[in-house]
Amino acid sequence: MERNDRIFVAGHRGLVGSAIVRRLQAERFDNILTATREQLDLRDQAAVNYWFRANRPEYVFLVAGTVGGILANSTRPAEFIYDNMLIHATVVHAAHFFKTKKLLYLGSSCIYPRECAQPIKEQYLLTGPLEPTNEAYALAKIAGIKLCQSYRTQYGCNFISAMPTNLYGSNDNFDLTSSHVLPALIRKFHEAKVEGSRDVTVWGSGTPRREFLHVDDLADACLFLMRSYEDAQHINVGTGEDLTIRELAEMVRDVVYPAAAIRFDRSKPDGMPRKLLDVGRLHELGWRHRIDLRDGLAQTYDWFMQQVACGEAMRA
Ligand code: GFB
Repeated sequence: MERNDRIFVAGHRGLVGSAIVRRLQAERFDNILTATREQLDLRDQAAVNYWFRANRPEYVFLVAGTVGGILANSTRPAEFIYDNMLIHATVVHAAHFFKTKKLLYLGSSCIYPRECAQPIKEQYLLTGPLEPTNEAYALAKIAGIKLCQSYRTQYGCNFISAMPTNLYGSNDNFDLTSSHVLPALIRKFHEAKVEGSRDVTVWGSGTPRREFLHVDDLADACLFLMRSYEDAQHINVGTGEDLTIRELAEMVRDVVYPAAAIRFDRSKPDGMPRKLLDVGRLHELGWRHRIDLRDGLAQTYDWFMQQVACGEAMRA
């Protein structure tokens, strides 16, 4: 990728897309292409073709999609499967048709079977049933991997796929009905502190284990893979370390509101018992994460506080 290449970041307003744009800007790429949802409905093949014909992106980061945490995934499966299957298909097809040089497609660690051996190697894909709370999303994400591989096989497209673990960081979604656990806990502990209530409710049993990667590390990995990875096989992106939801809640409590007491709401789903990625292949290629979870958490809480301050300033 040269600095003046036309680089399309599909999904630039999201957690991942905004981090990739920040990273490209920091490296002084000066031809970054973006399109808002209002400007371009990525589910509409004719609109996507029109946009690709007009803009001719040479590189595409396909990080757009309908995403959310365990509650959103289990209550809105139709949106998750419909939006994501269409978005992946339209962008991959247009990238082939308009001769994009290289495309990086981003999936999710929920593509792997629920009862997967740990840590999860790339080759465990499609070896068992999926976790029911995110089956619709996972199927769309698996279809995305197969799309990239099929266009590579039939047309020789240089389309690659990366599967990141659970992500967090600046620009995350803090809405409690659709967010992932880490931003949800930041908000819950913060609001308890502000309201002066001691109890904070954490969903599920607290025993599931999760791995968390800061989105700035993911953006770094995406550029690294765009520059150096050429395989048809998807590649895991993570830290190789996980912790229980209880340990995560304690860490967020220590950063945000140390006096809080944690309560578990066992009527809420736990989801996958564990999904720790095996990141051996990525390490062999020479990439490792840099941002430690506690530091990343503190940085994300700072970002959240800036948004709270901005909201208060607007209301004043
Ligand atoms: O982050 P999360 O929603 O997604 O939940 P998944 C992770 C774990 O944290 C689950 C628990 O065991 C939740 O029950 N948890 C505790 C909470 N308190 C909360 C809370 O206040 N909010 C939320 N959201 N969770 C998603 C998939 O699974 O992960 C997607 O549904 C995607 O498909 C994404 O793969 C990365 O890790 O369970």
